Amino acid sequence: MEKSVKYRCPSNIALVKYWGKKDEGIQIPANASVSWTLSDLYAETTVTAVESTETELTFLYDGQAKTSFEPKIKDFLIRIAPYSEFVGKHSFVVNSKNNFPHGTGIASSAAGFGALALCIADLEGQFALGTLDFYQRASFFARLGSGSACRSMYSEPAIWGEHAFVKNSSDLYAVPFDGEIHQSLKNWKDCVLIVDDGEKKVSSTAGHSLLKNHPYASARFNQAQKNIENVLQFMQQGDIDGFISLVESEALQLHAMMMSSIPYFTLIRPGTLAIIEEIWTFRDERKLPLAFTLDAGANVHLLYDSTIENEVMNFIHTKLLVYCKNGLYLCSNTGGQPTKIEE
Ligand code: 2P0
Repeated sequence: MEKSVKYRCPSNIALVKYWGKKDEGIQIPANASVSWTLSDLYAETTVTAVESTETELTFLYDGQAKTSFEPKIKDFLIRIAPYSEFVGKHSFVVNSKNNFPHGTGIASSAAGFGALALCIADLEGQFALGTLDFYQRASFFARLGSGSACRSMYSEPAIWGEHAFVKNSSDLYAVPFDGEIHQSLKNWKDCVLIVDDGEKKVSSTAGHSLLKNHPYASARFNQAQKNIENVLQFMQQGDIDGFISLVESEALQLHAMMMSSIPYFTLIRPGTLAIIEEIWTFRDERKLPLAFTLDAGANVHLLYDSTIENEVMNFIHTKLLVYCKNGLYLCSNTGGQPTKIEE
């Protein structure tokens, strides 16, 4: 018997960063993280499952065989098999594509593993579609593919990692924040300024593992746990200044951890710093609600309240485009949920 499903799953951007694992084998984060989903930057994945005594995999990127992606997805299937009888009894054809260009440093693994995990949770048929149990199961699977992927399931800010401030939070899957977000932080957007579209020098998985013997690791993990509570309170209170300084500090701490790892490395580029300086100058002059954050790469995520869209577009075009590779930047709303695509 053959069954097929298709899901669209957004990428996400962390406001408080996941950087370091307590357990690499089962992907347990060293601290909690919180993110916004990026509804307009997504993966669409179709999974076809065929009954089989062995779990075989064929991976296609937009219909074309892409064997270089197969080892990571095979590992993923091996990791989730102990939790899913269904996986052990099927072979899979996975056909995936992103709506953003390849090699732009946007978290494609978050969207890709998110979509794949949703397909498998749906095919299993264990939980009713669209229920919290269903998304938590998909999030649990996604985490085993790529940690950050587990946060791509919700329209509310998503928290992954146990934290006393967040009811029902877990190291095993992300949960949606159940507090009321202030109106002034409900409709923010993210424009990703593409500074570098090359392969990363150090993968995120390798970067995480450098936290094991990192001289500042425990201080960082404590700081992140404090920042979770603070950022969620700022978001509830509408404390924009608090939100901006916390989010920017998180981004710089993430890269400071990379620069102080042993061995050390950098992912930011001169253009990254130039854009950050421009953002600070612009905000000083105009007093507008915008902030930068960074992922594990050189690109700058410019977060802003959608009410200042015109000012931000003008700012990007007059001041920032010069630092963007091929003038490229990609914008998305924040929030939004995965969707099942009926064909
Ligand atoms: C995050 N990042 O919170 C942090 C901030 C990048 C910078 O999670 O090894 O691809 O697959 O669990 O999730 C990127 O690391 O790493 C990441 P694995 P992942 O979004």
